[in-house]
Amino acid sequence: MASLFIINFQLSTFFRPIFAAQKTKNTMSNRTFTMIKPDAMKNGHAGAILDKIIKAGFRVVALKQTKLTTETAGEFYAVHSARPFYGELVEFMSSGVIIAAILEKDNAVADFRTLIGATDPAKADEGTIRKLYAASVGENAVHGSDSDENAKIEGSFFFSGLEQF
Ligand code: RTP
Ligand code: MG
Repeated sequence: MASLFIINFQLSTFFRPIFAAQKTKNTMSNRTFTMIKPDAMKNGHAGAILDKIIKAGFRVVALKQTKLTTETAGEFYAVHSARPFYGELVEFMSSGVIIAAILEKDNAVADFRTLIGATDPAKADEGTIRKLYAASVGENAVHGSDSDENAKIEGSFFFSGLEQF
């Protein structure tokens, strides 16, 4: 009986770090997805925007420069397909290269939306990325996911599991 207790105790001691690691992994899955849009890329703001993101405490999980086609931009923003600005949005998002990235931080989705500011840069708070680097509601420098669920969908639109660290 005593030896059974010891084996049990030793097993739980052995597995504790594994359970702890799983817990850490769960609490670290607080991710968002972003794109630096074609206007900010063309205007040479990508470096300053990435610097601001990293200084705000976001860790880069994945990052690439790429270019959307009208088809892939249309698919990415399909949720807006019934909106009057959809055609303009698809045309703009496929008009030049973008940088896509998955970012990690506590409260990532909400904190990133705070960092980028309102959709319309004229309404964005001082110091936000859109206030600093965007010219209009249509061409507003950056994208930020609006929920944990969409962050996962959008991140895997651009990156395979092998590209996320
Ligand atoms: P995003 O998805 O790009 O992070 O922007 P958001 O959540 O702040 O805004 P959302 O309502 O999701 O709109 C997506 C993008 O569509 C363009 N838009 N144009 N002309 C217009 O009235 C208008 N409204 C939205 C913007 O590029 C916006 O970011
Ligand atoms: Mg949105």
